[in-house]
Amino acid sequence: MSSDVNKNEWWRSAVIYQIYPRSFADGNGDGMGDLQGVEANLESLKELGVDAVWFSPFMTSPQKDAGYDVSNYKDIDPLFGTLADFDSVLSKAHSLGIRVIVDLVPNHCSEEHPLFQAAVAAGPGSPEREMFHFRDGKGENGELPPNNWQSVFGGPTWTQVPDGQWYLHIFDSSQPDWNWENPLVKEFFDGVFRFWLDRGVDGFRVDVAHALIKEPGLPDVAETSSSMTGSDEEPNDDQAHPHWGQEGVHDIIRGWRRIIEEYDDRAMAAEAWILPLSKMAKWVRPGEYHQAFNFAYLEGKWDASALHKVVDESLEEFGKVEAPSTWVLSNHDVIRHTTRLSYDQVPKQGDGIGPDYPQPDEALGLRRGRAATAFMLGLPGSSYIYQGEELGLPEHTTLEAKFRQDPTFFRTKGERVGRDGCRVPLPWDADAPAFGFNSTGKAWLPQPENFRSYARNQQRGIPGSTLELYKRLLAVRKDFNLGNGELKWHEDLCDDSTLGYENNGVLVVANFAGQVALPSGELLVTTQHDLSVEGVLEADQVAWIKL
Ligand code: TEU
Repeated sequence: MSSDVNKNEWWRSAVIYQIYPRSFADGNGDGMGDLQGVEANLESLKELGVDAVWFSPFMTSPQKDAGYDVSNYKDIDPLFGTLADFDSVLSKAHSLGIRVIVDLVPNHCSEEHPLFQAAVAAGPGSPEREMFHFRDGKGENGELPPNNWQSVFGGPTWTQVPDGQWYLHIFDSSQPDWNWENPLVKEFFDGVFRFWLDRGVDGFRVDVAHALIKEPGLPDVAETSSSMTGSDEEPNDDQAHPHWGQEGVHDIIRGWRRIIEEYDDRAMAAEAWILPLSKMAKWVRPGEYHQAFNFAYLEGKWDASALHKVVDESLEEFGKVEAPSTWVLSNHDVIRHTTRLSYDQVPKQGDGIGPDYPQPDEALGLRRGRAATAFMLGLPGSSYIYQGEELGLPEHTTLEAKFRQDPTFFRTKGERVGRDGCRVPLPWDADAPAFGFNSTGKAWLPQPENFRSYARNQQRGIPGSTLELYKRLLAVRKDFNLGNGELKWHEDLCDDSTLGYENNGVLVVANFAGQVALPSGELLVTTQHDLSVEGVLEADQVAWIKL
């Protein structure tokens, strides 16, 4: 890392907790989480020890894609509350020393956005249609989509309007893509950025940050794939994709960065499913995003050599552009890592697990999940935690079809069950209605019975619980300033079944199989609460030792 890097920049080392507002806590009892619910429980996040929270979208939305279909970027959806409620959450979070990041969705809006409605009404060739991507269809009467692009959620990326033209949507048909070649779109979003910055937010998580610009002429893709990298195979570094990772995206990012720089201490993170990491690092060059989600890390297996490799590659590639690496294991789009890591092979990202899929080994998943987190939180850089993982919460893998809400489920006629299983309302109290998510017992997705034992009140203050483990990991991480440290592998502890690295005087040892004798030193924290033989680390366990 160059000496120009300012380690005091909070986002370089921050632990950022993702709040999925629909499922965190429900203040008004209607079954849908809300801002009141968040405010009432912010102290528990302070107690956990996170530096910032990132809110998945709470802006006005018909909720066809759980809020990632925005119809008013400058207001709060009544489901979640009001702008006044948001101001109140923001000031309470700040008073607790927690920063607040909001989710911006600039690639597409909702079909109910007034500008899209105006575009549909205005007709072909109008300036209103130029805000989006409208095209005539192929075929004798324009009855075929303009090209062969596939929606991430399944089916074509094109939907026809009554006058015969088609509009582009990389996601659901309810999510028309903005035309970022049009300066009016840029101007519109500059206003959205300023709106939230002026309100006092500390930054943004920017949704599908690698889309936005489409190759002129919208040419067919060579490989039709619904994958976020544009390929079901290993992505080819040299191959340009007509709607993922176009060069023009970077000018847009630099424009936003200039706006953000007018304010103190704000940051933005890219959600860009770009692989390999050498390519993703382009999103965080000086003057662009502050950080980007490390999806190569998220997609890694619980395997010593694979982890060694992805950590090296991350530190190297992000280091080259003076950005911190980030680390992440779970979010609202993927199978929770406590469940995912119990499998050798999992469905493709976003496809989810349903009752017909082989069911997970819950205990194995939890053990590996805790270990994977303990390995991650010792690494230098910034880490993301998804709500509920501090409870060790598993994926809901038996959700019945009738409750499904993810557009993926509907667009693939149930073939891909989708992402609802990681979005289920949190359990707070084992004996309360809806496990304490609210006081009425309503829940927009039903909670499985096994959530009871994971409830926060079953873990708080209980030695060895996952919640206490997370608290301890975060506290030690802070005490030793691990976020700003430097990683050094302990090669004598690195082989096919163990890994050991040092960071700011803390030795992190991970064991993947068999047993390993721990080096001597003060045991700071371990996933293996009931160490049966002192100094021997069992399989799927991690220990942090003070050197
Ligand atoms: O996600 C990007 C994205 O599309 C994938 O993670 C996707 O969820 C998966 O590949 C589906 O199979 C962002 C949001 O995080 C996600 O929740 C939204 O649905 C999506 O953008 C569209 O806004």
